Amino acid sequence: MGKDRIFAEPFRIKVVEPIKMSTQQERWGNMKDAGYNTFLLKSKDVYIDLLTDSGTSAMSDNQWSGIMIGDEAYAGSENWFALEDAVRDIYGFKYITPTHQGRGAENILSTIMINPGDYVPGNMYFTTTRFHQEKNGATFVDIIIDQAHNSEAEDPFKGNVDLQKLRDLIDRVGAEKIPYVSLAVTVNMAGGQPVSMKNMREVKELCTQHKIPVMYDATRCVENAYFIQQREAGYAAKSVREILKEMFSYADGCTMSGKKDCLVNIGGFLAMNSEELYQKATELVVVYEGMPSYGGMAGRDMEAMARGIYEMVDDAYIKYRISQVQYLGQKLIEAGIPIVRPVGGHAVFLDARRFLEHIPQEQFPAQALAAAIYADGGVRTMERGIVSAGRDKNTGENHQPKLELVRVTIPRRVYTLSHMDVVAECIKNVYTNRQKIKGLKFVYEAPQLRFFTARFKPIVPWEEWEGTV
Ligand code: PM9
Repeated sequence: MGKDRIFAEPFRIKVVEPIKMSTQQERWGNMKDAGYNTFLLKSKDVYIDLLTDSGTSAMSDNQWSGIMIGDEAYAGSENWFALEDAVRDIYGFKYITPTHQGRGAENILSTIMINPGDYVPGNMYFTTTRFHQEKNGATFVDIIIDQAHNSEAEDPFKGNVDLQKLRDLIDRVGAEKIPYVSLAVTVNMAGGQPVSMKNMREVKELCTQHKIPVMYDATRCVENAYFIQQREAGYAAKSVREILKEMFSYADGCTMSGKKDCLVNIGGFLAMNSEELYQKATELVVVYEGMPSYGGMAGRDMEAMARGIYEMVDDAYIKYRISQVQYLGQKLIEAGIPIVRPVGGHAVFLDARRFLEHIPQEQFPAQALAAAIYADGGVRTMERGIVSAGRDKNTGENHQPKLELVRVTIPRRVYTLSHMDVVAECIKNVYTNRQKIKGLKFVYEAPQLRFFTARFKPIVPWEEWEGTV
C-alpha cells in the first residue's frame, strides 16, 4: 500500500454468492452444538468465514475458463504439462510431483527422507508438517529466532532461523542425523511472519557446508516475497516474481499447498532438483496420490492451478492481498485489541493470553475466544494455541506454546473492506464483553491433529451477550 494512499480491490465482481445472517440466539446454540470448535460449525451458519485461507480463494474468470479445458485422461493430461511448466517457470525446480494438497507432499517428503531417530529442524512447527515428521520417527527441533514466540516483538523478519540454534543442533546430533532443514516461508504459526532473503542465504550456506538439504514449506512464499520487497534493503525495485526466483535458488526443494498462494480450491506438489529424490517420490506418489501426472488432482484442477500460479505473482494482486490484511490489523490496533505484531501476510492473529487474561492456558483461552467471536458476529476464526499444538509424542503431556492465538484468516479475493469493518466491530464487541467468556474443558480429543475434531464444554456457564449482527 502506498503510504497513506487509499486502495481498492484490483478486480470487479462478476459472480456473487449470497451469505446468510443468523440471529444471536441461533449462533449461541450452533456454538454449543459444535462443541465450541469452529471447525465443527456448518458453513451455512457462518456469516463471514475467516477460518482459513486454505482452499477458500475466489478463482478468476481466466481460471474458470481453464476448468472448461480439463483433460481428464488418466495419464499424460495436457493440464499436467501446463502445471509442470508453470511450477518450473515460477518456482525454478527441475522435478515436480503433484499431490492432492500440501500434506500429501509432506507425507511423501517425510517418508523418503527421514530415518527413525533423525532430527528435523524448522522455523516453528506446523501441525501437519510436524505430524508427518514424527510419524516417520523424527524429532522436530524449533530453530526460529526467540522473538517469534513473543507476540509483541516488532521485527520485520520474525520468521528467521536463529543460525546459532541450527549450529548447536548440528554439533549435538551430527549432520548425518539431519535429513533436511524445513524452512517455512512465511511462518504460519508465528503469525504469518516472513523470512528475510539474507537469512535464507545464510541457512543455505551453513547447510551446504554440512551437506544438509534445505526444503521449503512454500505454502505462502509469494506473501514472503512481498514482505522482502517492502522491507529488505535492495529489493524495492524487484518484482515479486524475481524475488521468488532468488528465494528458491537457496532451496533444494519444497512442499506446497496450492490451496493458499496458488489461488485454487484443491491441489499441491512436491518439487526438487535431485533426480534421485524425484525417482523415490514417483515410486510413492502412485501409492498415496495417483499417477505422477495427476497426483490426486483432476485435469481441470491442474489447469486452474497452472493459471493461478501466474496470477499470484502479479504485483498489483499481492499488494492488495497483504494490504487488506494490514487494514484489518490496523483497525484492531487502533481499538487497543492485543494482536501479534507486526501484522502478518495471511491473517491477523489475536493474542488470547492478553485478550482473556482471566483464563489460564490449560483452559484453552484461544479456543474459547474463537467460539465467542462466532457467537457475537457470525465470524468464524481458528484456534492456534495449545489445542493446535497437541501433545508431546514421548511424554503425552500437552505442548505449551508461548503463543496462544486466534487466527482471523483472510481468504484471497473473497471479502471486501466492508467485511473487514464488520469483523473489526465484532472483535471490539467481544473485547468489551471479554469477562463473560470462561474457560473450556475437553469432551472429546482425537489422538492426533486434535484441533480438527475436538469437542469442548465450558468449565462454568458463560453469561451470553448481545452481538454485533
Ligand atoms: N494450512 C491452514 O488453515 C489448512 C488447515 S490447518 C492444518 O493454515 C502450511 C504452512 C500450512 C498448511 C495448511 C499445510 C498443509 C502445510 N504447511 O492443508 O494439506 O499452512 O493443503 O497443507 C491450513 P494442506
